Amino acid sequence: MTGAGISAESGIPTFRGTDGLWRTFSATDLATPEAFARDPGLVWQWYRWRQGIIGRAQPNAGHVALAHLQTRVSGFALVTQNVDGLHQRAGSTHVIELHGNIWRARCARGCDLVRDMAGTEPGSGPSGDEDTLPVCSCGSLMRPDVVWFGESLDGDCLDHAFKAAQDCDVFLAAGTSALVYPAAGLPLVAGRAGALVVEVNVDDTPLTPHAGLVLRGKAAELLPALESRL
Ligand code: BV8
Ligand code: ZN
Repeated sequence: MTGAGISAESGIPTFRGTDGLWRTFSATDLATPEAFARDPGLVWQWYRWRQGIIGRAQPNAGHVALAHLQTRVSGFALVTQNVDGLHQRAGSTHVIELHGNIWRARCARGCDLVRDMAGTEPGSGPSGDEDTLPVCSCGSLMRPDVVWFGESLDGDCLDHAFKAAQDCDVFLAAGTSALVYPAAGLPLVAGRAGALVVEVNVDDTPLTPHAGLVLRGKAAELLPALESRL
């Protein structure tokens, strides 16, 4: 399972500390249905800003190492909290995106329309379109196809993730602060089921005491080293 820390070395801001701030707003403020109801333009500006950064970013050696591991280890499952799509751009497939993907928009009213927004990031198209808010064919606004705080995760995604955590022999938690639930519960489920929990992080987290192996350092350095020794 990965978090924002694996994309930090690709230049993507994490959610902690100053990184987690956009203008004067904290991510946990903006990533809520209440914020969207209050000011959809502001929330879309934040997501467009992130799309701009992610669109110019490249997967790093940490993403690539996990894509390689997937081809070499049977029963490898990749669960991410990241919405940036960098795992897929590094070659990973069947990525379980617990919190959705920033390159999709869906109808805010709930009709099933989902629209691919790849290639529409700021600076990518004719000017002006990035300021208009995406509208669904039913006339409703569209919203980023991500999971906001206070919203439930997709049931299938969660089932796949919990099953993989239950069945794994090794659970690798890379670049996550292990603070946001239910994602942060996954390594604990794995540990309780007898798996070796390995934490890759530059810092301590609430998961550290539960990890059987702690690799302190940068994901883009440690994950390739780990993969090359397997
Ligand atoms: C829900 C998508 C049902 C949007 C995101 C139980 C206990 C307490 C609270 C709750 C609970 N259950 C539910 C909650 C409420 C809430 C929650 O967990 N709140 C937290 C803040 C306490 N959870 C929810 O609301 C979830 N929904 O539970 O629904 C329900 C509903 C209502 C009430 C009860 C139940 C939905 C959560 C999903 C929210 N959406 N993202 C978007 O991205 O715009 S969460 C978002 O923040 C990310 O996806 C990610 O999950 C999280 C950030 O965490 P990380 O990815 O770990 O990143 P972070 O910046 O925090 O840390 C980076 C780490 O990397 C650090 O440790 C750092 O040291 C390390 N690092 C940095 N650089 C490197 C590195 N490591 C290695 N190498 C490096 N180079
Ligand atoms: Zn609609």
